[in-house]
Amino acid sequence: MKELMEPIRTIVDFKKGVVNPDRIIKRRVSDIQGMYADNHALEKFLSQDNPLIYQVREVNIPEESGHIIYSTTIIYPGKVGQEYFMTKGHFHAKEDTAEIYFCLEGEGYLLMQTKEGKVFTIHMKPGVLGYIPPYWGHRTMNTGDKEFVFLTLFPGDAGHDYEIVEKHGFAKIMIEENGKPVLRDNPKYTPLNG
Ligand code: PAN
Ligand code: ZN
Repeated sequence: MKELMEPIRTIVDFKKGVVNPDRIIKRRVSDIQGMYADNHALEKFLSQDNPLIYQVREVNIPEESGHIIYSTTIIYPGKVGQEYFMTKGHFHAKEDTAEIYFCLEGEGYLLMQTKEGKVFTIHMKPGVLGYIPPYWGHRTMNTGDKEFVFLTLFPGDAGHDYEIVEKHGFAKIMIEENGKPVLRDNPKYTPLNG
């Protein structure tokens, strides 16, 4: 008989994310440096304290079809130049897999993009659920003044393709202008099919 996995009980603190995660991934400015538009501001940050931009608190779930992987992400408030602190962003390696983002605390944006360069944003605040359909790359940014916390759920076999974002970037960036977040063309973006 097939041996079944035991069910899991996870506690999620709305402000702090998954309590007692199996793994915490921490990303600092240096881990996503090539993705910020303002090289000058970036160098200043790197020569100083290389701050923590976000952490992902993960539960061990098999990376296999049939499972649903879940984790919480906390993006700290801050900007590199005028550009808000953000995640690396990725496409799923298995491109026909969707994902759910559910905001627990703070506020920010979920930026999505197709490989053809079509862009869509969802303003996230507590209670907002963003559905990322298959084939859309995704990145999030904290546009508020406190921690932005969200829960994510995605198919076990989705996988992550970061390389494509490292090479091409996202078509748009989210920057602060007159105290407000605005979407602007990313000067570092190179179209995928161009
Ligand atoms: C999320 C992300 C998480 C961190 O769980 O992995 O928010 O962002 P990066 O993976 O882009 O660094 C998700 O989309 N998983 O598929
Ligand atoms: Zn994802």
